[in-house]
Amino acid sequence: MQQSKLITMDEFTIMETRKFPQATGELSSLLRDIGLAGKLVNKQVRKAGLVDIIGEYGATNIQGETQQKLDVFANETLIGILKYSTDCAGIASEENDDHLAFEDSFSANSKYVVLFDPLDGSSNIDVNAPIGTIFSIYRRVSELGKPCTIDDFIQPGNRQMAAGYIIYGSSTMIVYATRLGVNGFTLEPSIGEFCLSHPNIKCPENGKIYSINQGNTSKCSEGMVSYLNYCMEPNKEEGRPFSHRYIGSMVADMHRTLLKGGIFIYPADKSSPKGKLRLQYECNPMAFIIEAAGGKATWGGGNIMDIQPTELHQRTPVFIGSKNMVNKVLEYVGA
Ligand code: P6P
Repeated sequence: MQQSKLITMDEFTIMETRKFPQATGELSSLLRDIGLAGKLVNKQVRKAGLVDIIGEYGATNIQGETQQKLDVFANETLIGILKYSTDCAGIASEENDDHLAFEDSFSANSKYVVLFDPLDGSSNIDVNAPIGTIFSIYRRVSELGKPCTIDDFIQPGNRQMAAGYIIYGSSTMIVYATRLGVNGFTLEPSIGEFCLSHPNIKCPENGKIYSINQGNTSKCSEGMVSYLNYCMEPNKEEGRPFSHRYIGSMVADMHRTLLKGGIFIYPADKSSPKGKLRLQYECNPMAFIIEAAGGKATWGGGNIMDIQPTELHQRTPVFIGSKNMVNKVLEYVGA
């Protein structure tokens, strides 16, 4: 798409808001706040090799995972920005045991809450592989004027108002979806702005890439093993054998899947009977994005976004990507 001028994310969100006279601009303002947090995290990620910010923080999070210093920085940056936003009543984070209600009167009267994985794939930080921030925005269900409650954070994914990710890769991009569609913005460092680079993203209905940690095959179900064999069998009509790509960073694997088509899978297995990836701040936001782009996301027995969460950090199996590839894997693993 040849654009006459750079359109910044701020300009774009304002243009989107103007399409709806009744829109208050609060959601757009919240997206801009998250974009600011992404720029601040990006600054640290880009120099991680040069300052004492790589390496372990010496603590572990609720997941029992060793926290990397950049994890902590990203988490604190997002909390700090959203706490002083005019549109966020509170947050939930992979790095925090419980949700955090912002107590000031402005926040208590805000109608949105944000969930995030502040730095997904952080085990890749030390090897300079792509990492990312994943976020999900809901309209709160608790009473305005009072602190938000856990009920605001365990809504099903089909109640999301917006979702997105920031990928710190060969370039830094923010991709977010609303019900209007999916758009991608690339950070232009010389002006410090995210600029529209991928308008109206659509996930191809078919793909030739399957993305899974194949090292776990021995722990997978028979149906999953059969599907992996299907991916590896030659079949010119179906374009097989497919290519296998797995970065081990969900944001990076999902960004490729969104743009080029394919399927990303983290199934339940003997080690992770409920799957490994988290529902509320990894799978649901990615499901919202991929389905807004025409793809599909299932846990194997139904739509990811129809799951009624029972706890903040619960996990789910995930099969997500090109619609026809997800339908095919369901023939093998569908509950
Ligand atoms: P495994 C990173 O730790 C993460 O949460 C996702 O970003 C990634 O897709 C997955 O775990 C990788 O898990 O078990 O293959 O190392």
